[in-house]
Amino acid sequence: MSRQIVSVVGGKDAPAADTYTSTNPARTGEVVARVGLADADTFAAACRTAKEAQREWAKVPAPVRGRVIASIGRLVEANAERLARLVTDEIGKPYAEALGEVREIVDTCDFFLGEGRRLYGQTVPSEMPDKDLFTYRNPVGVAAVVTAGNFPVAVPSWYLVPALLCGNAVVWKPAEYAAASAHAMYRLFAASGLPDGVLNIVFADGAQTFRGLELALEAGSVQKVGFTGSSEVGRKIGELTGRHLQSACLELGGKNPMVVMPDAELDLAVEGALFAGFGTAGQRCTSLGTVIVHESVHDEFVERFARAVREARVGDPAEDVLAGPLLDQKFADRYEEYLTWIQPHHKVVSGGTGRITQDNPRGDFDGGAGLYYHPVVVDGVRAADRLFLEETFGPIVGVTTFSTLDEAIELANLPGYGLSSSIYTTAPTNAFRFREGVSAGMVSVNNSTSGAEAHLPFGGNGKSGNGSRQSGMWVLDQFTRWQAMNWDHSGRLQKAQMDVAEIEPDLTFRL
Ligand code: UN1
Repeated sequence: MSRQIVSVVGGKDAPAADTYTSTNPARTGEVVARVGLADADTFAAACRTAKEAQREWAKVPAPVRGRVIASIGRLVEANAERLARLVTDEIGKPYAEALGEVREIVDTCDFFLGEGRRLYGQTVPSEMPDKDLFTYRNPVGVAAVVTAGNFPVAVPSWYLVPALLCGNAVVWKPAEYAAASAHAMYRLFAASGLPDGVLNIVFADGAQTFRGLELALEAGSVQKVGFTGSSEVGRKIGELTGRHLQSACLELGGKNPMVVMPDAELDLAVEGALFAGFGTAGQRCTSLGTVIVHESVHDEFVERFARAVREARVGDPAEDVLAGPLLDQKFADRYEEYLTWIQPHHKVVSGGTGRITQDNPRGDFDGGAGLYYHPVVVDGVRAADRLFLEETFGPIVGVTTFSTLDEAIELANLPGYGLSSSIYTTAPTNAFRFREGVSAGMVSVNNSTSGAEAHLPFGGNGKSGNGSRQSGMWVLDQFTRWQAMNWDHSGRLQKAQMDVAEIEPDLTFRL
C-alpha cells in the first residue's frame, strides 16, 4: 500500500529536494509512503502563499468559517476507520487508541464550529459620555505549525482547527515518520472547501524547517509558531520567534509524576499506572515518568504493578493490545539509550528489558520484524538519577518512595518539567494540596497522567512549555490578538484621563 506524497502549497503539489521513506514500525520492511521532502525555500514560499490567502480568509464571516470546521468534523467522522487504520500502520498505535485519536479531531471540530458564532469581543464603558469602547479578536495572520508524530492527527488538529476558525492561514509541517497520516488529514481538511493556500502542508526535515521558518520570520510572513516536540528544539524555536518579536505556542516534553498516597485504592492506582506508563508504548508527552509511592504501600504497589505489567499484552497494534511497537527507528535508538541509565542500585521488577526478539521474547511473542520493546518498571529510583530527572520517551517507568505529602510534591516538581501529574488518594485534602503545590499544567485525581479531554486547557510549565495553552476557549488567545476600539461621538475632543467628570467624596467622614 505504498504511496508517494509531496508537500501541497496553495493547493498544488510542491517540489521535493529529497525523499524520506515512512515505514510501518510493526513490520519495518513495509513501506507506508515515500515522502518528498521540501527545502527551506519551499517552506518560506509556503508561508508567503499563506499570507496572500489569509487576507481573503479573514474576510469570510466567522460563522461561515465555523461551517467549514463543521464540514471538516463530518469528513473526519465519515473517514474515521480509514484514517485510524493508516495511523496504526504508520506509527504502530493500537487501533482502538488510533480511533480515539481520530475522535479527538471530531471533538475539536465540534467545539470550534460553535466558536464561529461566538468569537466574542466586548463592549466596555468609557470614562467619558458619548464615547463607546469595543474589543475585537483579530486573527494573528499566518501560523506555522510543526508537530510530532506520536499523535499524528489529533494534536495537529488542536492547532489547525482553532487557527483556521479564527481567520488565520496555516503552514503545517508534520513529522516525517507520520507523513502519510498527516497527508490524509490534510486531504480531509481540503475537501471541506477551504480556499487554496489557507492550509498548506510541507514535508521537510528539521534543519530545513528551521531555516525556512527563519526566512519566513525575517520576511514577516509568519506571526505565530505552534510547536509540539522536545524541550531542546522548543527552546530554539522560542529563541528564534522571540528574536522576531513573535511568540510560539510550545508543547514540549514531560516527566509526569504519579503520587500514590497510603489511602489510595491500590488496584485503581495500578490500573492507572499501567495505562499511563505503557499505553501508546509510553510515547505520549503525558505518559507516566515516575510513580512516587508512599513507603507504607510501596511493596504492595510494586508487586501488583509489576504483575500487571508482566501480564499486559504487547504486540500487533491491529489487535487488542496495551502497546504496539515504538514509533520509528529513531525513537527505538533513543529509547535504548534510556535503558543504559538503569544502574546497579535499581531493580527491574517487570521481567525482560530491551527489544523483543527470538532471543529475548516476551512469552511466546518474538517481536517479528517490529520495533517492539519490553515494558520496564524500575524500582529504587533516586532523586539524583537521570531516570528520575529526564524524560524517557518510551515504555519505562521509575518508582520511588516518600513519607509526607510535602515531600511527594517536592519530588513531583524536582525534574523541572510541568505538563501532567496525577495523585491517587481517597482524601479530598490530599488532592487539593497536591493540585496547589504541583507545577504541572494538568492534574489528575485517581486517573492516568494521560488522556486529557479536548476542550480543557492543555499545556505545560518549566521544561514542558512556555505557559501557552492549547484547546478549548483558552487557545483563542494563541490565534487571535485583541484589538481595542474607541469611538467618540460627542462631536468634540474629549481627552482621556483629563476631561473626566469627578464626583467629590467627603473623605473625612467617619462613623
Ligand atoms: C502528546 O503526547 O503530545 O492527554 C499529547 C493525552 C492526549 C494528548 C497527548 N490527549 O494523553
